[in-house]
Amino acid sequence: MKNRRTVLVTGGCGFIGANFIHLLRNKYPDWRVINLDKLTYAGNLKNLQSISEDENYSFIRGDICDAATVNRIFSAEKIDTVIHFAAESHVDRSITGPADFVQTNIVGTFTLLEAARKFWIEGNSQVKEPCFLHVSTDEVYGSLGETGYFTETTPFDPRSPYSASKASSDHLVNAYFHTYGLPVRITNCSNNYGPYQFPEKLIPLVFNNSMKGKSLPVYGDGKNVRDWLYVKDHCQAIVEVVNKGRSGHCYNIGGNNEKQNIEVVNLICDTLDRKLGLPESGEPRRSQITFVKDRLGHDRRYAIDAAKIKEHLGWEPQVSFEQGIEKTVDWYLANQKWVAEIVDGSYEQYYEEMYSK
Ligand code: NAD
Ligand code: TDX
Repeated sequence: MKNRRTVLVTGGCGFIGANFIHLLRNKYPDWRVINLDKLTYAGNLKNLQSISEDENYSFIRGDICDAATVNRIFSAEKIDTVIHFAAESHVDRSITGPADFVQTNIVGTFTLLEAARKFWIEGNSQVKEPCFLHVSTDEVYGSLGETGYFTETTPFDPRSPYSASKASSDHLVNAYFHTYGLPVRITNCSNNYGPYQFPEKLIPLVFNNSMKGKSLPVYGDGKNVRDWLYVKDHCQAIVEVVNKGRSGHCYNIGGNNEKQNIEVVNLICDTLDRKLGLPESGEPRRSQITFVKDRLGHDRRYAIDAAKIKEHLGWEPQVSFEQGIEKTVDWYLANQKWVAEIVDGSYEQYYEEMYSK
């Protein structure tokens, strides 16, 4: 991006948001970043501890569904760019408790769109080149069979409460472009992995359980396919879409890295065996794998056709799956305290203490 921006990042204390803020601080240190995060179970201030004193960074604890808070931030900070990550993101939780998904993912996105409309379209603000980037998922397209890829024109066919709530928010974002001319962009990305991912998701869960000698739950037959992308590649793609993308467009982002879940779990086990040697049991970590009951409505296969973002914006992934897993396992090995504090809940105490000061 050419000019200095004032960026509202929502959900910056989560997995992708934190990686994105670190990337922005490195690439564009003179941009102002305001991180609005509710600090749900998935938000962790420690992810951004190293930049907490940075003069161009500020954190606001708040809910994207709270219109007064969101309006105040737009007005006080003169926000010209929104990168909207905040969401309830875990499919399994959406099956057992969909209400929070409807609230945050749909009502929260609506609240942000309304604030942007008020401040950018109704003329209350003088910001230049405003941009509202909505970070979405490939899960809005539903489930693929053995062949084929999701393109930007694949019809939406969400199957879980999570993907239905994301599809709904995508529709709202598009509606604000067509109806009000709001300068929006949408990215639909495949499965991310890398540093700071909450240990409920497959890759960090397998890492954590295998380190503890616990069983490694693989849903169904383990042959569901996901298209894995290293999180820093996703963050770079988002920067390209803000810099060079076009309003009203959506961009699919994927790793061109289709793997069956069982292949992913095997690779993590083998990587740990190689780096640490066999566990005390003397058995390879693969022996901890347990096939368990399938996820309800489990989408069989996701695969992204990322030709548009490559052709229009010149983005393609830089990190292969093997390199990415190596980096990720090394990060989790070096940050076992980070995982332990999440699992024992003491990270929540940390921000309660910080904010009671
Ligand atoms: P995450 O669950 O790790 O983080 C979500 C963050 O949002 C947390 O910090 C949480 O505290 C915050 N948050 C939740 N509700 C909020 C609210 N009401 N107000 C303010 N903050 C709130 O999620 P993630 O994996 O980093 O995903 C980020 C975004 O990217 C989501 O929109 C998700 O749908 C999308 N996405 C994720 C993936 C993936 O593989 N993880 C892939 C494609 C798209
Ligand atoms: O214990 C497990 N065992 C298992 O077999 C878990 C947690 C998952 N799985 C399977 C289910 C999926 O097929 O592994 C695959 C990946 O599961 P998750 O890590 O839960 O990711 P997924 O459901 O694919 O969704 C993720 O990618 C798309 C993110 O959580 C979403 O936010 C994103 O939109």
